[in-house]
Amino acid sequence: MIGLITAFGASGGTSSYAEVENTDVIVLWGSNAREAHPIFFHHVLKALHRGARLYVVDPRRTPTARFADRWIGLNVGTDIALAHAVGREIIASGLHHSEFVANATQGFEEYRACVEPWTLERAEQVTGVPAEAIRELTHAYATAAHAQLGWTLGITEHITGVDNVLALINLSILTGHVGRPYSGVQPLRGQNNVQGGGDMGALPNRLPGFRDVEDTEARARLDRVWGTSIPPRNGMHLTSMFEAMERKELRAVYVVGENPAQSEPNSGHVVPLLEGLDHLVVQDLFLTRTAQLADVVLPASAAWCESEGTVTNSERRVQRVRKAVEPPSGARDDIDIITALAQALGADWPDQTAQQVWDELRSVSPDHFGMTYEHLEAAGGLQWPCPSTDREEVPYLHARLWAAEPADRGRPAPFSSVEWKPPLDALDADFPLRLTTGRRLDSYNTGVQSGAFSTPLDAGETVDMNPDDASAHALAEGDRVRVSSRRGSIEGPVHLDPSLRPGLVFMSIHAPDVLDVNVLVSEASDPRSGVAEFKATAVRVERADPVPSHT
Ligand SMILES: Nc1nc2c(c(=O)[nH]1)N[C@H]1C(S)=C(S)[C@@H](COP(=O)(O)OP(=O)(O)OC[C@H]3O[C@@H](n4cnc5c(=O)[nH]c(N)nc54)[C@H](O)[C@@H]3O)O[C@H]1N2
Ligand SMILES: Nc1nc2c(c(=O)[nH]1)N[C@H]1C(S)=C(S)[C@@H](COP(=O)(O)OP(=O)(O)OC[C@H]3O[C@@H](n4cnc5c(=O)[nH]c(N)nc54)[C@H](O)[C@@H]3O)O[C@H]1N2
Ligand SMILES: [Mo]
Repeated sequence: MIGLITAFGASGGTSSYAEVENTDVIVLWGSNAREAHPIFFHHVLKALHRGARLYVVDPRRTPTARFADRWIGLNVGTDIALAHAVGREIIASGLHHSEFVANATQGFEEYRACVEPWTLERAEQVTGVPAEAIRELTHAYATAAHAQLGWTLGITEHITGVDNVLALINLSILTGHVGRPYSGVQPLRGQNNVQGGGDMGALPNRLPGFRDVEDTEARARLDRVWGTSIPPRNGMHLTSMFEAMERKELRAVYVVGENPAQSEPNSGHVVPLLEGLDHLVVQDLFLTRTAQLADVVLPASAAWCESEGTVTNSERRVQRVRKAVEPPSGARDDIDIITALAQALGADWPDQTAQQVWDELRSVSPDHFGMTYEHLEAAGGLQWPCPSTDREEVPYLHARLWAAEPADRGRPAPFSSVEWKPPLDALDADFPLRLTTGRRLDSYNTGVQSGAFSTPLDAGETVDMNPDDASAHALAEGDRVRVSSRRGSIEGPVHLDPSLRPGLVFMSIHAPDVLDVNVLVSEASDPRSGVAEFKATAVRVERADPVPSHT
C-alpha cells in the first residue's frame, strides 16, 4: 500500500480482473496465484486461452509457474537486482515509453543512473537468473501492447518490501503499462477483505476512506460526525506493538480475528509477550492458540456467512455479504460485540445494523458515497471510486496520467531509485540454507479455519528440500529432520521437491502441531510497512535423532 501511495497517490490495484483477460503479457512476480488467488488466476487462465503470455518470477517452480511460458527462478531476496536489470535493459534497448516518461513521471534521469550498474551479467550473478532469461522477460513485458504486472508476498515479506514494490512500479511507469485499458499493476490482497479493512481505516495511519490520520482537515470532518476528538498521531502497527510489549509500555491488547501466537515471526519470543500482558482479549470464531492465552474470549460469528455486510476485493470491488447460516449459540456479530463493549465503557452508541455502519462510512468517504446497499445489490458489486449512484464504473485507475493537457494530469508518478540489499538473516557456515515460507492450496493461513476439514495435507506438513540438497544431507523422502535457525528449532518429515532451487527449503504456515514454522522466522521487518522477513530465513537441516522407543 505504501509503494502504491508513493507512486500513484492511491492504494489499490490499478486494473480490474476482467481487464487481465484481455491483456497480452502477464508477469506474476513473487505470487503463487494458482494456489493462493484461484479466482484471480481463473481470469489469468482466460487470458492464456486467448493467447496471452505468462511469466512467473519465483524461487520455486510453483503450480502457477507450470502454466507459464517461462519460469524465472531467482534467488530469494534478489528482486530489486532483477527489476533494475529489466529496467536497464528496457532503457538500453530504447523500449521505454519516452512520451509517457516525459509527460507523466519524474526522476527518470536519477533512475537511469541507479539502474546503470545492473547489467544482465551482474544481475545473473546476484539473482541466479540467466542473462538470456532476463532479456526475454524484459522484451516480452516492454514490447507488449498491453501488460499486467502482479505481485504478492514474495515481494512484500522482506526487510526491503516497500523498495521491492517500488522497483516493480518503476517498470510499469517506464513502459507506460498503467492508467490504460488492459495494462496495470495487480498487488493482490491476501485475506478476503484486507482491501476493505484498509479502506475503512483499519490501519494505524489511516482514517475511513483512506484519509491520513495526520491530515488535520480530514480529522476535523470526522470529529464532527463522530462527536469526538481523534488523536492526531499515527497508531502502532503490529510489529511495533510487540516492541512496546517488550518495553512494558503496552499492557493490554484486544485481538479481533487474528492469531498472532502463530502467525507472527519468532513465536518463541511472541508467545511469552502475550502471556505477560496484564489483560488479553481475543474475539474469534475459534479457540485459537492466541485465544488460549486470553483472559477473556469473545465468541464472534463469521463475517462471511453468519453476518450481513460488505467485502472489498483486490480490484477495489465492494460486494454485499449475506447471512446464510445461523451462528452457533452464544456467538455474536462483531458489530454487536464492539457496540456492547462501547456501551459498557459508557459511550452512548446505539445498536446498529451493518447497513447503518456502511451508510456512516458513505457519509465520510466520497469514493464510497454512491455505493448504497440498493446500488450495490442492483449492480452485483461496484468498484471504488464511486462518488454517485449514477456514475459509470471506473475499471482502471490513473487514466489522468495520459491526459492531453498537462493541467489534467495531476501529480506525476515518481521513479524510485531504490538500492538492492540482501536479506538481513544472512547465510553462513552454520545456517547455509534459505528457508522460504508460504501457502499450499489445501489449507488456509494458520489452519484455524481449514483445520477441521480433511485435505491431502492431513498426510502431514513437510519440510520441502531440493533432491540434490537432500542427498548431500543423506536424507530420503519421509526422514525426520531438525530445522534450526538463529532463533530456534523444529522437527518434521522431509519431502523431496524438484521444483525448489538448490539451497532452498520451503514450509507452509498452516500446521503448528506438526511444524511451527514461525519459531524459526526473524522479527526483523521493513520499518515502513512493519512487514517481517517471512520469506528469507537462514537455516540448517540435520537428521533428527531417532525417537527413543519405549520398552
Ligand atoms: N490456499 C490458500 N490461499 C490463500 C491463503 C492460504 O493460506 N491458503 N492465504 C491468503 C493470504 S492471507 C495471502 S497474503 C495470500 C498470499 O499469496 P501469495 O503471496 O501468492 O503466497 P505465498 O505462498 O506466501 O508467497 C508467494 C510466493 O512467493 C515466493 N517467494 C518467496 N521468496 C521470494 C523472493 O524473494 N522473491 C520472489 N519473487 N518470490 C519469492 C514463494 O516461493 C511463493 O511461491 O494468499 C491468500 N490465499
Ligand atoms: N512464516 C510466515 N508467517 C506468516 C506469513 C507467511 O507467509 N509466512 N504470512 C502472513 C500473512 S500474509 C498473514 S495474512 C498472516 C495470517 O495470520 P492470521 O490472520 O493471524 O491467521 P488466520 O489463520 O487467517 O487467522 C484469522 C483468524 O480470524 C478469525 N476470523 C475469521 N473470520 C472472522 C470474523 O468474521 N470475525 C472474527 N472476530 N474473527 C474471524 C479466524 O477464526 C482466525 O482465527 O500470517 C502472516 N504470517
Ligand atoms: Mo495475508
